Amino acid sequence: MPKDKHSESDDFRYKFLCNTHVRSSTRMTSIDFSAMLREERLKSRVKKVRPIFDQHPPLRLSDFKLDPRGVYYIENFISIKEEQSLLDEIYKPSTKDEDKWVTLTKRRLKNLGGTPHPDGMLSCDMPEYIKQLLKVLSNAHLEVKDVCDIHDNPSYNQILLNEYIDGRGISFHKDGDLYLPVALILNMSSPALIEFRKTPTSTTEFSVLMKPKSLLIFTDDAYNKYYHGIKDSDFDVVDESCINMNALAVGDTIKRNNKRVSLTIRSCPKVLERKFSQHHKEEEARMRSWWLSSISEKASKSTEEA
Ligand SMILES: O=C(O)CCC(=O)C(=O)O
Repeated sequence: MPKDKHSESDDFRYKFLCNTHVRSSTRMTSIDFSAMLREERLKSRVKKVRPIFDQHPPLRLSDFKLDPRGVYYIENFISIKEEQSLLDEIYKPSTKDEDKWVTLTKRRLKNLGGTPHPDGMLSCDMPEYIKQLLKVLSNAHLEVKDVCDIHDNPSYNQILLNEYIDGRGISFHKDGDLYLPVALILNMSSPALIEFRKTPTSTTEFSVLMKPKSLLIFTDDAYNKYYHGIKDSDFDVVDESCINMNALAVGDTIKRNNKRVSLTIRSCPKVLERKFSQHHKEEEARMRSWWLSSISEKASKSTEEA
């Protein structure tokens, strides 16, 4: 027989009291039990996502080095079928808080894994498709620590899902020190040329043509010393700065598709414990608004996926 709301909440409260062993009676008064219960319910309702990815073999990152400034590029990191299944999952309607689209002036994004903040990242549960992707990355054994100045391979816990339409790009920016100095970009649906510059307005020092299904990894100087950005344009023109020309030649034009989707995968080393109190809710809102104002374009509105 299904439990009614009240008894479920009581059960949960009892379980919580037993588990925490009443750490602090003063703090207990401000615990938001309904928020905890909501979170537990959502977790138990996790929809099964069929496997998106096939078995990926281990790779040696040094085989994919494009440039000594810390740039690696893996073409066809995922297959067409994997790309399509991943996009299908990305666009599945969701009502979860952590799965909200935020509309900025030049792109829409979903902030997955947590809200980065100088005090530490407030983590939240990740969608199943991201967990599967992280597993693929882990199986690929990309030994980032061997190629840059970090002690351990990052545990990737912060993912930005970006959607650009009509040839929009992203302003020149650095990802900054909230993260370990390594960023991975999984590029989908359209090619785009990502450019690296010493300052946001100086000439481009080097650029990478990101093809759909490819994974760009940048670390070291490319992460720390260069700004990266993508121009607003319906097409990209290859010039001498391009470090992965392969069969292309200077002057070649590559058309972008109407929509491009990317996943920027990073690691926040400092993660804050999630608590369930009114105070924490306010802190979360404060951190979120700090984060929104810190990203390159101004947030215009926040929308929930229909
Ligand atoms: O969408 C892209 O490929 C670039 C994303 C990016 O630069 C970022 O998320 O910081």
